[in-house]
Parts: sequence; C-alpha cells; structure tokens
Amino acid sequence: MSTIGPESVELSQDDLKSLVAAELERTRRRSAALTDAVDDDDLVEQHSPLMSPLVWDLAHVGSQEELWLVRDVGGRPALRPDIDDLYDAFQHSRCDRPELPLLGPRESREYIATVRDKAQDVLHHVSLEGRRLVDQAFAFGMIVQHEQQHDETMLATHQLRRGDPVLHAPDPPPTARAPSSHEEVLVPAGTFTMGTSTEPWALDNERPAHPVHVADFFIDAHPVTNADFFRFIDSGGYREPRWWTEEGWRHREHARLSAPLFWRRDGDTWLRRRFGRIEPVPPEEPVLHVSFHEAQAYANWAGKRLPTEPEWEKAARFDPATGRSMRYPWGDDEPGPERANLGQRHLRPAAVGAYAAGQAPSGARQLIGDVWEWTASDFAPYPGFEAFPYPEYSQVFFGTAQKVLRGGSFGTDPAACRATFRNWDFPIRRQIFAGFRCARTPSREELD
Ligand code: AVJ
Ligand code: FE
Repeated sequence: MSTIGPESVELSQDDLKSLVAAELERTRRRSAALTDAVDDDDLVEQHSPLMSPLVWDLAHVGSQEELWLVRDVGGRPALRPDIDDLYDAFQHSRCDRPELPLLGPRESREYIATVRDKAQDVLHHVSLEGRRLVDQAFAFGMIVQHEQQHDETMLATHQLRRGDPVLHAPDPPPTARAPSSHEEVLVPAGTFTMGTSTEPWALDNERPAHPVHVADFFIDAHPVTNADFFRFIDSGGYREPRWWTEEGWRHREHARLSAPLFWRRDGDTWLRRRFGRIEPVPPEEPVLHVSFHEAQAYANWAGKRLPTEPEWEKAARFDPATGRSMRYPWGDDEPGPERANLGQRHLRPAAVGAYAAGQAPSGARQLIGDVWEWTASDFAPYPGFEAFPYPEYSQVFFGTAQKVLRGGSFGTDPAACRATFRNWDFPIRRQIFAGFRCARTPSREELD
C-alpha cells in the first residue's frame, strides 16, 4: 500500500484514514525537526528579507490546517479567529512579518498541536464521501502538501541563516559513472497527455488532463552541473550581455550577479556555503541557487534553450511503449531512496548520473528530486482549469510574472512531488533549490 498518496486505487475508508493520519504525523515530525534545531531567538529572527521568521511558517501551517480541516471539513468552531489575519500570506509580505504581534515559539507549538488534535478527531469522524473537498481525503492531502511546502521554505531559510551547522544528513550515494556533460536524449514529435484528472491529491493547477502536441526536441539527460557552470563563468558568461535577455541583463547589473548564490571565489577555486558548511563547489553536482535569468543566459551560451513546460513533462512521464503518461518517470510507484533524491534525506543534490532506477523512458535522469528545474514557460492555467478549493493557491499567480519550475528538489517531500506537479517563482529568485537542464530543437539533418 502507498505511504504517500492514496493513488488511484480504491482504498477502504479506514485504510485511507490511517494513511492520512500517518502522513500528517510524518510531516509534523519534519516541521518539528526544522524548528527544534534552533533556539527561540533564532526562531523569531528574520534571516533574510526574502523569508518569514521560522516561527511564522510554523504557526501558519497550523492556521491553514485550522481553516480547512477543523472549520471547513469538520464544521467545528474556530479556535483562534483573532490570529487569522496574522497568518494570512496575502495580508502581510514576508519582510513585514517580524514586526507583527506573532505567537511566540511556545505558543505556536501549543497552537499547532491543539489544531492537530482537532484535525485528527475530524478525520476520525468525517465521511470521506459525498463532498468534493473530502473525496479521497483531498483536503487532508492538500494540508499535508501545504505543510511540506512550508518545510521546504523553512529549509531554504536554514540555508540563508548564518552560523554553525544545525542540520545533518548523510551524503547521497556515489555515482558509478560520471556521464559526459553533453548527453542529450531525443524525444520524437507527437501528442501526449499533460496534467492529470485522476491523481487524487493533485492540486488545481495540475488539472485537467489534456492532449498536447510537442514537436521533436532534444533534452539534456541530466541537469547542468557546477563543472558546466564553471565554464560559463570562465568564458565571461556574466560579463557578456549577448547571452542574456534585456530584462535578465538589467537584473544582472542591478543585483551585480557574478556567480550562483552562496558561492565565493577563493584563489582559483569556488567555495560555497551549504547549511553552515564552507566547502569547495563539487563539479559533478547539478548547479543550485541560480535564477531563471542565469539559467536562460547559460542555455544561450551553450547554444541551447530552456525546455518548455510541455517538453519537460513529456520527457518526464510519457511512455512511448504504452502511449500513457505515468505518475513518475519510472512508472506509477511511489518514489523510494533508490529512485530519487527527495524529502531532505540528504542536504544536497546527488552527482549527475545518479538514480539509474529513476530514469524515464526518454532516457533522462534526475527529473524528480535533486534540484527544481526552471522551464521557459510562464505560469498559466491549463485549458479547462478550475480554481479549487481556493483561488489564492494558483489562480492569483497566473500570468507573465512567474516562471514554472518542475521536478522537486532534495528538499521536496514525495507527498508534494510528482511528474505533474507545478511550482512557480519570480525569474530573479535564487534562494529556492533551483537548477535547470537545457533543451534544443533538432536540425533537419539530425532528424534524417
Ligand atoms: C507552490 C511553493 C509557490 O510557497 O509560495 C504555500 C506554495 N502556497 N502556501 C509558496 C504555498 C501557499 C507556494 N509554492
Ligand atoms: Fe502557505
């Protein structure tokens, strides 16, 4: 049986409820680990104007859980209607949150524990039939994913935080063979099914399933590595406006970008800071902490481009043998440690060439996990999109301001990651665990 989502198989209500209860608890252990790792002063401190204090994320996940599970699904009275506004992400920007009269660390922990007890009680008593919000435990799955998304945000706050290391994890398994940096795979032209109408916990922006025709394209077999990026830097990539879009170059100049975030030059080597550790940048790892603009400049320099969202998804889940789109590159089974680097099991991406068991039919690897991958696409609704259950999750972000990222990072939990999952951010952002791979359109001769 699944340990992450209910899949599309029929589970009894009791089995589905035990699965949900376990997922809620597993997720809470991660939130606790991320917030217990530092002291109270650290929890209320703002480590970067881009981020909330950790204590805000903590109470915010409880607040969303109260809103959706306790009040809406459960129809129970509000616990703390007085704090709704404090933890409404649309009322206060991240940089203003430290000034709010937030719950302190102890109050926040008590609040989320009280909400959780009520939510588990609601789960125990509710019928998971008859209402779209609870069908296949959707609202519970949404709240699990929401907390996991904030856990990844808190992990990004940890990465920005100064001071000695407080998080620890083993390194990913070593890779048997380092692939060449020019490996690409050809995905032949044709129609595939993009998005999903059947994945029970898929969010509104992943729906509905719809056919998309994609022309022939090449896509890199693995993400662009630090070694690749050294070459871009060494050949003047950050000094030459011709590789950048106008908007990208303006931003590069304004923000004075000259290397990925957290990198520092030391003599003739690059060092990076990673969760409080200073270390040489490993050449064989996917490049991390680059903006969309840097990714795009690199791709131009390399004579390539970023993949569109349909290209990325087709390379990641289309199986030409059956004509089906799968839940993951390797099939429909849940991710495990041998298939993908997810869930903060490691505190870094794995070297490229890793996770042979996670390879897609296209031949591409490491599509799921390791680093989020910037795509060329704006965040837009699929044909037939319907906001559900609230427009503030996706709909208000549709437009040209946000670029889509795919695939999840080492900090993304499996519950919040699948081949249809869509993430988005501003093209200047670098604190997220983002890298990229390139694509290109084949020439006539290459297709003959
Ligand atoms: C999907 C990661 C862009 O964190 O901004 C969390 C998820 N939405 N709370 C974000 C989200 C509401 C969202 N991203
Ligand atoms: Fe949120």
